[in-house]
Amino acid sequence: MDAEIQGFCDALETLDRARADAIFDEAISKAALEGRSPIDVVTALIMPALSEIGRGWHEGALALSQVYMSGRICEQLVEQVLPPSDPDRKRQPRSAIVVLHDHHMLGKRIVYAMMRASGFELFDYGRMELPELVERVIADRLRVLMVSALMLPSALKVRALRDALDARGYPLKIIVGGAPFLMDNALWREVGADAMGRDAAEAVTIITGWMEAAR
Ligand code: B12
Repeated sequence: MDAEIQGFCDALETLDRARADAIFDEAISKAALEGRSPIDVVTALIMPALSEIGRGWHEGALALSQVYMSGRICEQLVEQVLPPSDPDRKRQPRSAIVVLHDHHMLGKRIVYAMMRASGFELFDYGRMELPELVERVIADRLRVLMVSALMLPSALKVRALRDALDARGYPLKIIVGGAPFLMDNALWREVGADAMGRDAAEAVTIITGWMEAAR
């Protein structure tokens, strides 16, 4: 593993907030000099570090409290560098983002911020269960729904979402993302999604591509 990621993991696992801050700040400064954005640092440092910590917990090397605190620290770091909204909003399909069923919120927050910073206006539905989500989608006349699912049971609920919308005759483009889809490349098709994004930047690319195709 990259020494910077390893150092960041060590700082998170030992709850050394000052060291985590220092490594993150240094990565942000370095990225700025190289013309990369803070979101690139989130993708290149925070995501792999949290994945590694999740793996450590899975293998029994780390306690859930370490995973939890690492997630909290990273949430706060990400909050500091999220890009401001772009006032020059783009014409676009009515869209929303939601965390379906589970409680992993960080990925959604990053994708939402990235979309807004790229000029998209979208609803943030927060965390929802299926029946409520179906009603909200229809009431808001959505054309695109972005679903963040970090646990396999949540990812599988996208299938039920698609079936419920089909039963109501409601056409909706669904983009999914999160750990289960990263672990299994075929899962997004199996659950009836229209696309899968590996990170926040891909979310922007996918919707932009759909808008261009519809012109
Ligand atoms: C931090 C963390 C937690 C924290 C969450 C804190 C918070 N407020 O979010 C806490 C400790 C609370 C937690 C709890 C649990 N967790 Co947890 N957790 C993680 C961990 C380590 C990192 C997740 C994270 O925040 N990553 C950083 C963010 C930035 O990355 P991301 O979410 O992947 O998002 C990026 C991309 O995926 C993508 N993306 C995400 N969503 C979307 C959506 C769209 C539309 C697009 C285009 C892109 C996109 O873009 C994002 C930014 O680039 C993962 C490990 C992993 N590999 O993901 C496990 C993991 C997700 N957790 C797991 C589990 C099992 C649990 C628990 C059940 C543990 C337990 N036994 O209690 C609970 C369940 C809680 C619940 N009911 O939801 C499992 C899920 C396994 C599975 N396949 O079902 C994982 C994969 C760990 C593992 N390897 O086993 N967890």
